[in-house]
Amino acid sequence: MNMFCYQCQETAKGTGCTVQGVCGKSATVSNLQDLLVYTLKGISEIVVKGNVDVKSIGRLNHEVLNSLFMTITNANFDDGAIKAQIAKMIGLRNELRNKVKAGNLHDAAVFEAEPEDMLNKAMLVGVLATENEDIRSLRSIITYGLKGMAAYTQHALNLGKEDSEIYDFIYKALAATLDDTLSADDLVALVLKTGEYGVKAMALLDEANTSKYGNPEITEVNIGVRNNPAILISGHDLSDLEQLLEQTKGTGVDVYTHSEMLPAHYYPAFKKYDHFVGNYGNAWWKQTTEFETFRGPILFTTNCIVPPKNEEVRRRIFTTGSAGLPGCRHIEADEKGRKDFSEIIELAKTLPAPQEIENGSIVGGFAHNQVLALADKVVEAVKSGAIRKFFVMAGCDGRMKSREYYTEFAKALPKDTVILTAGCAKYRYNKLNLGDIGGIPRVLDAGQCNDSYSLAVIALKLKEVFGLEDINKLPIAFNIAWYEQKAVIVLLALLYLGVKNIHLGPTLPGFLSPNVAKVLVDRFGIAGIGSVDEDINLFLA
Ligand code: SF4
Ligand code: SF3
Repeated sequence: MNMFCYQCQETAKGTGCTVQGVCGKSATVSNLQDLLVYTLKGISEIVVKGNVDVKSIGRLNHEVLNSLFMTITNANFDDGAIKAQIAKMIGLRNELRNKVKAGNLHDAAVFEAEPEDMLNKAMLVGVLATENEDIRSLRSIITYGLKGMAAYTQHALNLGKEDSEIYDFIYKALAATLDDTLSADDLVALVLKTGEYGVKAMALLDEANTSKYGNPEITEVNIGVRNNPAILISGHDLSDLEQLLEQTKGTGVDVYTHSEMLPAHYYPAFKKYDHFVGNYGNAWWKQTTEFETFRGPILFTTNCIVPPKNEEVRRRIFTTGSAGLPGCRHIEADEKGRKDFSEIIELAKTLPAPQEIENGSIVGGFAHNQVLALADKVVEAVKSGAIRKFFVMAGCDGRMKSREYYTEFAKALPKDTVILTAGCAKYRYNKLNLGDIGGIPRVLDAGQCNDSYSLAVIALKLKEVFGLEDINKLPIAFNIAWYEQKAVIVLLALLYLGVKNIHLGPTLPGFLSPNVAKVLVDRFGIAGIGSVDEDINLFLA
């Protein structure tokens, strides 16, 4: 075994990547990511045992977020960047340890590793170092949930919003994954607590996005192209997008969104840029062909990167933030968070305009504020029976053939049902023209995966309007597609909010041991997916 990683839905054989990642991650990168997470756990133990006030360690908080984000699926494939981050975190860890009295510490809080022996150390500290499979499973769920939480917290931070309670929780939960005295029941409780903080992190990001850029509103987004040179921006970071739009103003270079950046078009603040043309392509996994036809530079602000086989494409890729790809230029922020994208803009000017692969438009912008503005109409449609049921189909897309299920499911849903979506899962059905119900489109896109928070806000509001005690009495079914660790925090957040009977697909996580899976089934009614017809009958029964 060269490595072991089972954090995403595409993990080899549904059990774990052991030679190299299905995602394209090398064994070296995977092992280094394990060591980086291990280092973070050690830091967390020092913070907890040393009673450190998280408000006094701002830089460390930010670097912990960045480190966790670097280990999310498809975010960073650069072994050099991960080694440098481990060295940085060991340095910050030692500085902190020298300042506080933390008592007896775990190896994670004291080990030393020079770059040349990091890999040897890494081989000893991965997921499999926990022998009991149930404890391993629960520790993994918590760690993956924290990765998703860190990603959303970092986006909020980039817009100037922080919450020390979230940092506090991240340290406590990471430290708990080193604690051999905790029982499986203790860890199950911590899994739910992670969901509670997931809600806080998504609410914080929602507040950061909407206070800066306004509330998303119904918007028609162009999916065709113009005849100017252009830059494609991918990932989830709106602050990077804003800076790119500002710097490309008046340069003759257009900007298009890719994959999870699509919902940026729904925010009022970005509508003033007339060179912000539209959305190019589809979900992340189609980038292998769509970047060839785009022809201009591509800026990755976060995941999902697919390491390109085509060297010409690689030369046009830039990364920033926690993202990284070897051989590609990485743009760092200065101490004020400003980034200089001039190199990308200059490159764009030398390259041809994108080749059109689609045309027309799609409609989105149904985050909580917009849907609640239409609440009367929605409630009336439910009361009159015009809308029989809502299907929350938020989450991720991926390349597995079995995901065709979601397109077929959307097509087969009766015409009196509405899909509520968020995340890149939407690309499976957002171009199907499923029509509307009395002016309410049958696919309501709230935004990025973090905007699943919006869907929860909408559900809670409907519960109030209909005077229900239990969110599960609403005419809403949950058929969620997952892929990476942001979907893990979204799922844990829904469980914390009391949502039951969530169907999760296309396969259940490889990191659920049979006993832990049984807890999720028994306590929360979590289920996998079946055939489209069976599932629709089940949901509508
Ligand atoms: Fe495998 Fe997914 Fe881990 Fe990549 S992130 S190595 S595909 S489990
Ligand atoms: Fe997609 Fe990677 Fe998860 Fe933000 S871009 S949803 S998979």
